[in-house]
Amino acid sequence: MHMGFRWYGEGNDTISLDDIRQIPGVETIVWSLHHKQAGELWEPEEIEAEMKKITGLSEDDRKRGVTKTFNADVVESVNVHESIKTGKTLLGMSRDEALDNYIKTIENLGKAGVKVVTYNFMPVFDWLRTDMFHPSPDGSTALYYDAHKVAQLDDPQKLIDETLDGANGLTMPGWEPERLAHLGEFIEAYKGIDHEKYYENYKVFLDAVIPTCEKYDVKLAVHPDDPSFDLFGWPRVVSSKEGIQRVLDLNKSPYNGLCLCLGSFSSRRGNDPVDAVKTFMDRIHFSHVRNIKFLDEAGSFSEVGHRACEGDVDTVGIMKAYAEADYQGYIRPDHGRHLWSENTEAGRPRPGYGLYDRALGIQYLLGVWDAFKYNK
Ligand code: CS2
Ligand code: MN
Repeated sequence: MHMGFRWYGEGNDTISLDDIRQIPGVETIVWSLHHKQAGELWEPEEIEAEMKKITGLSEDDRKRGVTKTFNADVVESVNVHESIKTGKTLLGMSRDEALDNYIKTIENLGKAGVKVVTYNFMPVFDWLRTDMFHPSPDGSTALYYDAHKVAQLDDPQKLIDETLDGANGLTMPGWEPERLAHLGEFIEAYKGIDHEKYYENYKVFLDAVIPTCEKYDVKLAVHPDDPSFDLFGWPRVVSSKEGIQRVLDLNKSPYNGLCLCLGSFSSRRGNDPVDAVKTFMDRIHFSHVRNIKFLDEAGSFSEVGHRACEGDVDTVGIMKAYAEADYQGYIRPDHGRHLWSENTEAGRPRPGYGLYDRALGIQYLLGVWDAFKYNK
């Protein structure tokens, strides 16, 4: 197992590679070209420059005696253009053009040595919360989902405005203001697209992209829908065990795999994260391990610390399953709470992506992993 940490790049993250280097156990920087819009081609020079930053050491690092380096094996994410998900020309781009750029991007990443590419297949948005800095009982803040509030929201625009407000001026993947300015066009395009049609479009995507993944040895890894149920009447299809199985069956290549995010998957009541790890082990190329706590019958939840007893996700059972299978893929903590100075005006990180709770989470996950590995 390789432990990773998501980094948004120089000038686009409140955390530096130097900070991350000092967290024991981190081998992999999970990265992306965050200035790229969905559908855009990633050029070899841009890829190479970013990977060099991640895997290299600066003159200053060397002078200070730093020798620890990272690998840049995992990209999260290469976002999928809405024209691929709907099968329609959107924002001036046809499905074929978007597929072509996706395929070439995979080829460029593979040639540069990238092993896993994560993406999601959610309509319009990436993950969705109603509150980015919700107060927790211990005085920290965390991402929060109020099911009542969402049930009363008829206009997704309100949520977009609030989410972008909470982003603190930092980019949020899946919430690009340039793209969401076209919400009206998306709403039109999704009319009449039900789950069946969405699976059909999904298959077109996989069948187009997977041969290139096989050729360049890049594993494709879909992130479950977050939260894992339909929103605003749009279809979500990576939300349950059955849904995931169906996606894996759409194209049976082992290169069509999962970035199994257990926090996202567990947001749907009845989903069993430990069972999902065991069931899909062979197709899990990457995994996010984190915890959430349900707060009411409607399904509102708060994100909590990674320890199993803090919430409703059995993080011990999950790490035990990975350890017992001697899992060879990548794992990262996902969102963390915001702690200590991160709750001051000056110290606010990107929502969910502060330093401290993710660093604590890693130590917990590695502790559980080690306990089961050594006791096998
Ligand atoms: C991530 C997702 O922050 C998060 O919740 O786990 O944004 C994830 O990167 C994407 O859905 C993958 O495309
Ligand atoms: Mn995740």
